[in-house]
Amino acid sequence: MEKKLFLHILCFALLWLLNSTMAQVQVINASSLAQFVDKLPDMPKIQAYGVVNGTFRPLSNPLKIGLYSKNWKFHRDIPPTPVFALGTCSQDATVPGPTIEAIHGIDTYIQWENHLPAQHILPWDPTIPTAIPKSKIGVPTVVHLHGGIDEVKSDGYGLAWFTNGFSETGPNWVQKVYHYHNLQQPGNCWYHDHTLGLTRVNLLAGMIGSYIIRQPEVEAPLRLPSGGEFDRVLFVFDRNFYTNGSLYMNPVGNNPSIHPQWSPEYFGDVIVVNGKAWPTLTVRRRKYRFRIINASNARFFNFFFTNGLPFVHVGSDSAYIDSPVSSDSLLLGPAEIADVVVDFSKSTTSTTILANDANYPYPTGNPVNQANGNVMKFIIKSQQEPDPSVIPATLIKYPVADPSIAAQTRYITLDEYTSSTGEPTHLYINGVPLSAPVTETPKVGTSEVWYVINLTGDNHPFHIHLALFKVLDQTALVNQTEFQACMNVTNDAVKCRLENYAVGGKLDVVAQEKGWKNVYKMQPGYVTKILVRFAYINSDKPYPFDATEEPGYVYHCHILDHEDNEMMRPLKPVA
Ligand SMILES: *[C@@H]1O[C@H](CO)[C@@H](O)[C@H](O)[C@H]1NC(C)=O
Ligand SMILES: *[C@@H]1O[C@H](CO)[C@@H](O)[C@H](O)[C@H]1NC(C)=O
Ligand SMILES: *[C@@H]1O[C@H](CO)[C@@H](O)[C@H](O)[C@H]1NC(C)=O
Ligand SMILES: *[C@@H]1O[C@H](CO)[C@@H](O)[C@H](O)[C@H]1NC(C)=O
Ligand SMILES: *[C@@H]1O[C@H](CO)[C@@H](O)[C@H](O)[C@H]1NC(C)=O
Ligand SMILES: *[C@@H]1O[C@H](CO)[C@@H](O)[C@H](O)[C@H]1NC(C)=O
Ligand SMILES: CC(=O)N[C@H]1CO[C@H](CO)[C@@H](O)[C@@H]1O
Ligand SMILES: [Cu+2]
Repeated sequence: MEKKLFLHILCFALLWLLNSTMAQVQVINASSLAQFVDKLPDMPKIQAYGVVNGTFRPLSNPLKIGLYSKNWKFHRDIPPTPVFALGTCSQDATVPGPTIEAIHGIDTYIQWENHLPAQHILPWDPTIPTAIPKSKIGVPTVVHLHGGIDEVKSDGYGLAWFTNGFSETGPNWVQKVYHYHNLQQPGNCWYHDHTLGLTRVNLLAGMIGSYIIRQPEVEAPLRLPSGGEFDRVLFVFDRNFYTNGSLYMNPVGNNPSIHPQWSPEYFGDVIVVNGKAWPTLTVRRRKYRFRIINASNARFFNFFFTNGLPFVHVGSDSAYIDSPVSSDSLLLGPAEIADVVVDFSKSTTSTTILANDANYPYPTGNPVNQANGNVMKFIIKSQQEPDPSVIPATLIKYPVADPSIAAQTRYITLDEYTSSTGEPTHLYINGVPLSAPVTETPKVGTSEVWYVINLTGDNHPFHIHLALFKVLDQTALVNQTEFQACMNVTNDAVKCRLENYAVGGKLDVVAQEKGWKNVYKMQPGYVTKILVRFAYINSDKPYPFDATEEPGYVYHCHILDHEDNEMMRPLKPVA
C-alpha cells in the first residue's frame, strides 16, 4: 500500500518535472524578453475609393486582399513566426493586415482571397461546431467587417467560408466579392475571420485588420489631430511563442476527453501592438489621435500612462460620442475600440509607458506581471510644437435613445456549463446551441430593449452584428442561486420573475461608453439593459439592402474561445 502510494507520488513528481521542463524548453518566457526594442509599425494603408476632379468615387475594380502563409518578426529576439498574414500580395502581407480607408457614401468592394496551405499552423478542435472541408484539405476562412452595417451576403456568416482558390466553399457561401455600403456613421471598424469554430485560431494566426470610415464634411470641422502621422491605429493583442518562433497555443484542452484542444480562454504574455511586441513610438510634443483596438482573444486591458497623461475619449467602437471625456485609465474588453486623443505637450517627462493592470481572466483572475503589464513606450521629443488640432467642446450628437419606443423586449441569458471536474465544457445563450431555431427576429427599422443576464462567473464582451446599441443600466442580481435554479428548469426569465431578482446595486456606465456601441462588457452576476437599434443612427434612410435575407446575422460573446464553443446565436431580421 505504502509502496504503491510512494510510486504514485514519484510518478506525479516525474510528470510534473517533465511538464515544467518541457514548458521551459519550448515556450519563450515573456519576462525574459527585452521590451521596447522594436519600432511601432504602421500597417500599409489601402485607399478604398478614387478621387476624380476632387470628388470621391468608387474604385472601378474590386480590391483584392488575400491571406498568405508567411513568416513575421514579432520581436528582435523572437525567431520568425509562421503566420497567416493579409495583403494585396504575399510580399506586402502583414499582421495585422492593411488599414482600409473608406469614405462615407462611397461603396467598397473587396474580393477576399484565400492563399493558405493545406494545413493550419495551430491546433483546432473538431469536437465543437466547426467548418471542416470535405476533402480535409485547406484552411476555411470568411471575413466579417466588425462594426459594419452591411448586407447579409457580405457579413461573413460562419458557414460562408471558402478555402484556397475557392476550391471548396461552405453551405452558406454565395459570392466572392463583398460589398460594404459605408452609409453608416464615421468611425472605426475592423475586419477579421469569422469561420464557424475556427475564429479563435484564425485570429491568433493573424487574420485581422482595421477599416476606417471617414466622413470629411462632418469630421474636418472638429479639427481633431489628423493625417497619417497624428491619427494612428494601435492594434493590441497578446500571444505566446515557442522558442523556435512558432505561435504557442496550448494543444491540450481543459477537458481533453470531451474537447481535445478547446480551452475556455487564450492568454499570451507577450503584448503586441501593430505586429511588434512592446514597441516604441517617438512622438512630437503635441496632440495625437489613437484608435486603440483590442484584438486579444480573451485578455481585457486596463490602459494607463505611467506618467499620468490622461486619455481624452472622442469615440468608442464605431461611433463618435457627444462630447469629449477625459480619463486616467481605460478598460477595453475584447474587440472593443477606444478612440482617444493624447496631448503629449502636457507631459512632464520625456518618456512614458502605456501600461495595463487588468487581471486575467477579467475581473477576478491573475494579476498582470512585468511582461503583460506593459504595452508600449512613447519617447516624447523635447521641443514644443505648433499644434493646429483642437479638442472641440462637442463632437457629434446622434439622436437620443428612447427606450419607451422599443418595439420588443427580449431576455438574453449567458450560461456556462462544466464537466464533472468543474472545468468549462461549453457556453450557451438562452440555454440553447447555435443550431437551435432562431428566436431573435427584430423588425428592420425598429429598436428593442434587451436584458442580458450574465449567470456565469466571467465578464463577456457582447457583440451584435448589424445593430448598434446603447447601455441603459446595469443591475446586480440578488439571490442568484434561487433565480438560476428556476432558469435551469424553465429557461424563461419572465416566468422566473427576473424583476424580483434584478434589484441589487447598480453599476455606472462610464461616460465614454454611454454612446452607441457594438460591443459591451457584460458584468458577471448582473443584468445589463441595452437599447438595440436595427437602423442607422446617423440618418433616417432605410438600409439600402435586404437585411431579411437568409441565413441572417449573428450575435455572440467576443471572447473568441467562447464564440467558437457556442456562445453565439442567430439574428434574423424581419420586414
Ligand atoms: C522568466 O524570466 C524571469 C526574468 O528573467 C524570471 O524571473 C522567471 O523566473 C522566469 N520564469 C520561468 C517560469 O522560468
Ligand atoms: C475633370 O475635369 C476636367 C476639367 O474640368 C474635365 O475635362 C474632365 O472631363 C473631368 N473628368 C471627369 C472624369 O469628370
Ligand atoms: C516549433 O516548435 C513546436 C514545438 O516543438 C513545433 O510544434 C513546431 O512545429 C515548430 N515550428 C517550426 C516552424 O518548426
Ligand atoms: C481585447 O479583446 C478581447 C476579446 O475580444 C478581450 O477578451 C480582452 O479583454 C480585450 N482586451 C482589451 C485590452 O481590451
Ligand atoms: C433569497 O431567497 C430565499 C428563499 O426564497 C429567501 O428566504 C431570502 O430572503 C432571499 N434573499 C434575498 C437577499 O432576497
Ligand atoms: C444550474 O445549472 C448549472 C449547469 O448545469 C449548474 O452548474 C448549476 O449548479 C445549477 N444551478 C442551480 C442553482 O441549480
Ligand atoms: C453561476 C455563476 O458562475 N455565477 C456567478 C455570477 O457572477 C457572480 C459575481 O461575480 C459570481 O459570484 C457567481 O458565482
Ligand atoms: Cu464570453
